[in-house]
Order: sequence, then structure tokens, then C-alpha cells
Amino acid sequence: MKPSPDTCASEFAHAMQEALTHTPRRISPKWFYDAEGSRLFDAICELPEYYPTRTELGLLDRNANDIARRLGPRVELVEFGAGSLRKVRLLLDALDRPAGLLPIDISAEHLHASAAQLQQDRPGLAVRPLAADFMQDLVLPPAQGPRVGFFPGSSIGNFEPDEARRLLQRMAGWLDRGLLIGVDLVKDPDLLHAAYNDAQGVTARFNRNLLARANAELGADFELSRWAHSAFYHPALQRIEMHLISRSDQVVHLCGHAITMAEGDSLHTENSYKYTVAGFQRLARSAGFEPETVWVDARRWFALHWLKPAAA
Ligand code: AVJ
Repeated sequence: MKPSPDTCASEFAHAMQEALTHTPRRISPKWFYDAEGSRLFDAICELPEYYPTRTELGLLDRNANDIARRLGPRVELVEFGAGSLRKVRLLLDALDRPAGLLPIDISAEHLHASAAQLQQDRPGLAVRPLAADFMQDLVLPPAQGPRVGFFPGSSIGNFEPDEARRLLQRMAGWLDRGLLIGVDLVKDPDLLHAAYNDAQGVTARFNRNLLARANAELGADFELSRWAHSAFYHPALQRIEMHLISRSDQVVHLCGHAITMAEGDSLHTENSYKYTVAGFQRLARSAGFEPETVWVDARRWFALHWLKPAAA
């Protein structure tokens, strides 16, 4: 496909060019989520090695009544990075007369399909999907009840701690009732390693999908087989890093640029920070929340925090 001048003026084109020409080469993981990337992520959630989804669903399921009581009646839920809307269904089932759901996701197609399905299953619920990047300026429609944020999956781990603090601060401004947020815990590095290096290679495909997307949308000529998936735990920084490593010297063409990569060169595609319970509570306090309750599974793999806005 020949790139049109206008796809090359897109934000994605700009992000890819910057990513490949700066040192170190790095890009925001938000670009993983085109329709295929969202589908691959849903497949990751089903993998035997990828414990976060299953563990968080278990926490929501087992504690649904307690959670619902704490959130209160007639709340409007705002879900950040809503994806397939599977988890919020458990909450909606338990909540006392929820006033509505505002699911926000960057992957428009996937969001609208999931929201339409949910609306069909719950005709009485006001579902108002918002295809947006919540890191950019975000204007929420008028609230239909006390607002509770729902940010599951440990997506907060994609941000540098400073950035995460700023995001939580903005959320505190939107959410008068509080925030229910899922956070992956610091744990045995072998378990973390397995979760991001699954035997079926789905995570590797998810990682390489960034390059497939650049080929499809921007007319780039990445040869996917020349890029190795690399994911490892960095204990001092308490994060998983994902990279794409060039398997040989190569030249990639992207929107009129020829970019040279040497064998072993890396493109850093994602960080996934892990937190202890106390470490995350400290971050939440610094962002204007008061940690109220935390639910943790018996193996201490995943934490679900209920944070209230700190009294002004
Ligand atoms: C969606 C950011 C929570 O960090 O575990 C899964 C994304 N990347 N496997 C994570 C992801 C590789 C996921 N988050």
C-alpha cells in the first residue's frame, strides 16, 4: 500500500517516526490497540500464563457485594480503557440501581461493538461510549449520578509513576465518589516473565502488531520476522519492559523516510509497572485520594483498590 499524504500526517505516523529516530527508541503502548491489537489483547487475557485478568475477575466476583455497598447506590461508572467490558458486567450486576456507564477507550471500533452488545443486554442502562485517549484533554458529558471511576486490568502500570500520579490527580477531579482500580502486584519474577512470554506466542504477536499496523496504515515495510519479541522484569524499577529487537541490520521505509536499524537495536514498546499494596497507596495519596479498602487474592498476585477523594 502506498501511504497517502494524509495518513503520513496522522498522529500515529508522527509517533512512529519519532519512536524510530530518537534515542532510546520508544513508543507509547497505546498504539498497540487497533482492531487487531484489541483482539490480540483479549486473546492474551485467556492465556494460562496471563494471571491478571483471571485474578481480577475472581476478586470482583468474590467481593461484588462488599464493593457495591462501598460504591453506593445510583452511581454512574466511568470506565477507563474499557476494552471488551467483561469486568464491568460483574460490577453492574452487583450495584444498586446503577445510573449509567461511560466506557472510554482509544480503540473506537472495539469499544462501539462492546458497548452495543452491553446496551442490548441491559436496555435499561444508559451506556454512553466515548472513543478517546484519556491522556489527552477529555471532556466528560454531564454526570447522571455520583461518579465512580473504574480502571481495571492494571493499565495504570503502563505509565511512569510521575505520569500515573498526574493521571490519578485528573481522575480525582472527575470522580466525586471515588475510584476502583486494579493494580498488578510485585511478585516472583518467574511468574511475571511467563505472563509476558507465553508459550503460544500471543504476546509476541501483540507486540509485533505495532509493526503490522504501521505497514497497514502508513505503508511502512517492516518485515515482521526480522523483529524479536523481548519481555523481561526489571526488579529495581519494578516493571516489565517489552521491546522489539531487530534481528539483523535492516532499513525500514516509513512515510518517505529510510530508517536504518542495526542487529540488536531495540524499540521499547511498553512498560508495565508492578506495585506493592503500600507503594500504590502512597502514590494514590500523593494524587489526592484516600485509600479506603483493598482486596487482594490469596496468592497476593493482584490488588483491587477502592480510593475515595481525600476530604478537601
Ligand atoms: C493492558 C497494560 C494491563 O501490562 O499487562 C499484556 C498489556 N502487554 N501483555 C499489561 C499487556 C503484554 C497489559 N495492560
